[in-house]
Amino acid sequence: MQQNTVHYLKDYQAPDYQIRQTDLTFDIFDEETRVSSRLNVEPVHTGKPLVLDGSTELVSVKLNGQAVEQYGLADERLILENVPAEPFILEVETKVFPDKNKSLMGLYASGGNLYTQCEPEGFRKITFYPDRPDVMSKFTTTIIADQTRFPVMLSNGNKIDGGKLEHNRHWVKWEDPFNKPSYLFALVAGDLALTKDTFTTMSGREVAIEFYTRAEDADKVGFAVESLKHAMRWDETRFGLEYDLDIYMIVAVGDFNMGAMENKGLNIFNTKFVLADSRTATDADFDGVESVIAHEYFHNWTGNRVTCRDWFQLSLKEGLTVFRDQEFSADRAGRAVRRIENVSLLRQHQFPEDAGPMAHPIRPASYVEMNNFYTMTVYEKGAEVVRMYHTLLGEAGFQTGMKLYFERHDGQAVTCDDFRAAMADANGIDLERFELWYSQAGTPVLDVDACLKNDVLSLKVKQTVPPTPDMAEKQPMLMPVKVGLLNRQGRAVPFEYNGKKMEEAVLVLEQAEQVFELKGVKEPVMPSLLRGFSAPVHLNYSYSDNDLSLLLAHDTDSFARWEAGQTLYRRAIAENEAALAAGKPLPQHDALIDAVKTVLQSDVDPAFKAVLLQIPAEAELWADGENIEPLRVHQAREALLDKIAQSCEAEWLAQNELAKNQEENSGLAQPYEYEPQQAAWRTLRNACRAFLLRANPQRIGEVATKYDEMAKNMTHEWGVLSAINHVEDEKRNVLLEQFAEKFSEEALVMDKYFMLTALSRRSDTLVKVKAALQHPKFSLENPNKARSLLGAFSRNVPHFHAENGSGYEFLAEKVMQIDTFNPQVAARLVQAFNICKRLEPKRRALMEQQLQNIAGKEGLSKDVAEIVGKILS
Ligand code: B3K
Ligand code: ZN
Repeated sequence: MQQNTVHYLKDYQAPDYQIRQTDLTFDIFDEETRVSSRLNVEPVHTGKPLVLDGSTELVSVKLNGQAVEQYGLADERLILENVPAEPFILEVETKVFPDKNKSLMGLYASGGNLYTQCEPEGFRKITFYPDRPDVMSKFTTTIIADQTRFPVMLSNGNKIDGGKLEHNRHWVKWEDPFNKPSYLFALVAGDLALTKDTFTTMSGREVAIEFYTRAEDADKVGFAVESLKHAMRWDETRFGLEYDLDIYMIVAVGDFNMGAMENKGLNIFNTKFVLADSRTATDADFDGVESVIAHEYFHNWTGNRVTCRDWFQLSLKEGLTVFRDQEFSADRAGRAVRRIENVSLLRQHQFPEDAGPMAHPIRPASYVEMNNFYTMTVYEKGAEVVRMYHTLLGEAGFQTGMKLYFERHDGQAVTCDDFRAAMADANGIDLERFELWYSQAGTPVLDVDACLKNDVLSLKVKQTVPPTPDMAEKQPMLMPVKVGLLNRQGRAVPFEYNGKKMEEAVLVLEQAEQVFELKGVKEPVMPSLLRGFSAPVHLNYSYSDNDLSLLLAHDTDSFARWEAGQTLYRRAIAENEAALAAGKPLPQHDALIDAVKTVLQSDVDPAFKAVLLQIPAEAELWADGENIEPLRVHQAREALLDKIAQSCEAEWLAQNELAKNQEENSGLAQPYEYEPQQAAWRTLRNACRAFLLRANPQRIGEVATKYDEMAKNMTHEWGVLSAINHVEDEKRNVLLEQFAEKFSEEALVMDKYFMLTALSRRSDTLVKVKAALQHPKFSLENPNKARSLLGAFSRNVPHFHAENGSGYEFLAEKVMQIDTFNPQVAARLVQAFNICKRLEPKRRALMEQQLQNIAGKEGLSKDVAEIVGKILS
């Protein structure tokens, strides 16, 4: 394996040069684009060489108008020695080849149009520049191209000039009045349809809203436009933050490495998070659009106006912005269920990351390839850390902290410590110990004991932070633990804490072991712990199954109710696993079945009911286990699902009928606009469908005859197809192929078809997945397609973990193939192997063999090399 440079946080040095002004010109031709940059360079520390990052073809360099002949050019750097000590002008000319760029970083072509992606280090693929976030500059961008092929030419800021040229060419000039680092630069050129709207800000300024899509997609942007306006209003009302430019543009592109990008004034989005109508998008897709649109918009303040000093601080903008988009979604609709969804995502994806070879704190101490650190830890655990400030300080205290943060740092590139200092100083409290969340990886474990004596309930909390590959010894962290008390009838019991009477307390844990005394407790109680999931930890408390049923039925905190149910499910699956291992008959789970029936018959909100009926996924169940037998865990989980399906068949039928009536009575128009309450009934209906098909796979006959009637919108189509997707019956194939036929021209729906193909538990799945690679609508070069088929396959437990190693071999081969043109996508996919060392020996060996193959591959990217190296070490 090649040696790749490791970058360390501790080595950070402030830049030797700042760029006051950056003027770019893009001259676009059929085969190549010529980029000229004119930089006003200001020495900060004199006598140092000027080092510019760049990995593109250099044409010429001029300093104060004179050609520079002597320079160093190596390791993706241009080095100029002996530059003036006074400000000077540097002109650099480069050539780029967007058609050949399949990495989708820098300037690239998609469907004949040109797009950029610069975060974190893509700008250097365009020109030579100090490509680091602490170098902030004002930019102008001039674009010149053929006016027939490229009628639309966009960049950051406001359009200030333009005109026609000879040979059917035209030009425009954009100016961004705000200082920004190179990673926020963007350019789009091509033939695109425009959808316009406006937004009036709280101070009465009118902002032009412009969405650009392919012409045939223009009828699917309405929901995204509305989402943007909601987000703009919400940021004004909840955070007091107003938009700052006169125009906000969003461009949708089908070839994109991630969800979207917050470039100043010109966001570029994966079509998946812009285009939505009820025929082609599920309710979950609508939710995704709303939250990603909001997330990118919120970055305008948390990310763009105040940015990161260096990439180690990524969570400064990402954790905070995820927290903000979570709060936006919660304020829009269904706070309780949103919170549960956040936690569920964290447990399924971030907890395993924190327990695996890639474990890193939300502020990593080192990296080889920064793209590998856009992780669930930096984003989702980062958001949990921000949420803990909020829980500790309350909304008012948190907002005072935000205000001080902007007062101090608007227009600057800062660190996570600056954020913490603003929160601490604004509230006059000490948050020194809270720093550990930024430097210690691993999910802390809390072991809690309760003891009631003389009307005092003593809660003893012990915390341990597990060792991770990057750090063995850890210190106890500071965290809020929200608690309440329930009596034996499930009613809330008030208590006295810190001299005040209350029904819920936020205990502040900061030591390895701490005892909290809740006084005035005059009857036997059961604690309700970690309400709202107030800290991202594992919590152990020896509840009896009865206690859990009581919490599930009565807790006033909806997270705690849900959590009680989750614990019951986890216990039942563990019991199944033990029985399977011992070759014994499976337990009956009578108490759990009763609890499920009670939930099904209760009249709780349908969205909440649907999450109560969700069983933890395998990835969550084996998060930090050892010697994992993936198929046994899978079978144990499947057996529980079967049991619930069969034992409650009558209840599922009744519930399905009720949900159907509710949805239809709520005035369902065809086609409809997404609406949370209707969506909740549909979610519940799809859950019923899945259980009913499981209880009796023969129901596929009814589905086949009534498909059109059942599947009137994508949420139902997806629900129906997901439910029949595992049935070993030719009807399933017929229905799936009909679906592909019907939507063959809808790229985002074809992604769903490939995903269904890859997620099926049917025995022929690998054969079908391999065949899908040749499907005329499939392309390995399109990240959405690669993720839909291969990413989904790697989550298909019985097939990916097939005993003969065929699943591992297949994925490894595809990772190596994709790595030759798109390392970022390859590096995501290869993380399916993160679980390697936790597997039972046979599978571990099979996986290791594939990892060795990848590691030994000639020309392997540093992206994949970093991940594979960590897994194997
Ligand atoms: N900031 C971008 C992510 C860039 C990822 C680069 N691999 C989108 C976001 O988090 O909003
Ligand atoms: Zn973000």
